[in-house]
Amino acid sequence: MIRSITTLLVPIPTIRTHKLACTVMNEQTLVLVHIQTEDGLEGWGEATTIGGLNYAEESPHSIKTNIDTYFTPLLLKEAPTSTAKAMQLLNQHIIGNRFAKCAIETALLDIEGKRLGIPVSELLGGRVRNELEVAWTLASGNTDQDISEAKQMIEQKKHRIFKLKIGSNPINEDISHVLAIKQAIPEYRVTVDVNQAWTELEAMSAIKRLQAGGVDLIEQPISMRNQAGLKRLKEHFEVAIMADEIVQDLQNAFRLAVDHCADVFAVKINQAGGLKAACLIGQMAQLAGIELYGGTMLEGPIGTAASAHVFSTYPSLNFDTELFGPLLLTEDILARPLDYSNFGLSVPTGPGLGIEVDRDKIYHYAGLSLSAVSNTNSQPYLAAENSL
Ligand code: MUC
Ligand code: MG
Repeated sequence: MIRSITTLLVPIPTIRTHKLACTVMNEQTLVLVHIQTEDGLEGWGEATTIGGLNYAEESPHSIKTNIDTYFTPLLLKEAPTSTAKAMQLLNQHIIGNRFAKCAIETALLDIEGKRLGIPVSELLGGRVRNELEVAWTLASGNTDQDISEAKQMIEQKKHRIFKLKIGSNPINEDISHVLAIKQAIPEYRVTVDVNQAWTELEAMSAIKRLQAGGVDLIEQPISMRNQAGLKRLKEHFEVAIMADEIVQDLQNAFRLAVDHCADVFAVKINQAGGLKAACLIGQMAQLAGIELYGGTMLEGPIGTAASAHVFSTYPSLNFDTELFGPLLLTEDILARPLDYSNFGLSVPTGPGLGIEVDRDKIYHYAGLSLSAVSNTNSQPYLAAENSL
């Protein structure tokens, strides 16, 4: 039975400037959700996005406001007795808001796993792997800096797949940048993410050159509104074309899968609207013969752990993951950091998400004192069953 739902905006500086076609980041605002039950269990969820409203339709502030104003009163009043019923209730009464829904579902599954003594991955059908290979995104905006960052990552056995954020510079400049990096580390996988910046015509000529230069994967080169164009690119080129921003809710992912609009789907738990939806999108993609890639919205460790549980359940994950979000932040908010080693991330094995948060750090970065948040939205919550 839910006793309280608390939302926190937690801005944390990044280790360096991170440049995407749609925004330039120097900090990331984590949106954290903390749920407590009447019988003393607690769960954490995260609904982080990128660059305010630059990337998606929900911003950190809209997520927090909508959870506080609409989600929490509804959940406390209707008292759903399981995660599934809670999500059904939210989906019946709240249109869209997939990021916010994802955070709530994550926190409820964290509680459910703790109650049953099993990891979230087992609530999602069961993991088939304990380790996930993790790509690093080179996005300093400077070619030499990116090359030395990549070499350092390889030497330290942290990452050996590199994704380059392009699309904000003139195309020739971007292509020279990518090819210089590929030439500096020829034996390693180099992918590009254009974040929708090119027209279809621009993409046609740019991808031709990137393919010839040995780039391994092209992510969301054109607008998410041009579904037919993405399919045309996929059919035209041998190099794998990945759908990212265009993969949204279940219905839209279903249509993309049926139409085979891309070679690979980047699945993100927040974009999908939750962990179970992300699992379903993975299943739909695989049924349609589409490859999978474990994406990130640059979440901190809570959303990253949740994503890791989801991706651990995919029968095949041929394009690996990019769950590096926590490593881009100057501070960790866990008592014990996630285990990144040997080019990958270990999927936590403890009950629920299998993580322990550092409450003091979270409140410190949220600019709050412990007493200021301990009673937020706390109301009695009664129900006949007790699976929450
Ligand atoms: C995206 O579009 O894939 C992933 C890595 C990164 O730097 O940005 C994200 C979002
Ligand atoms: Mg992307």
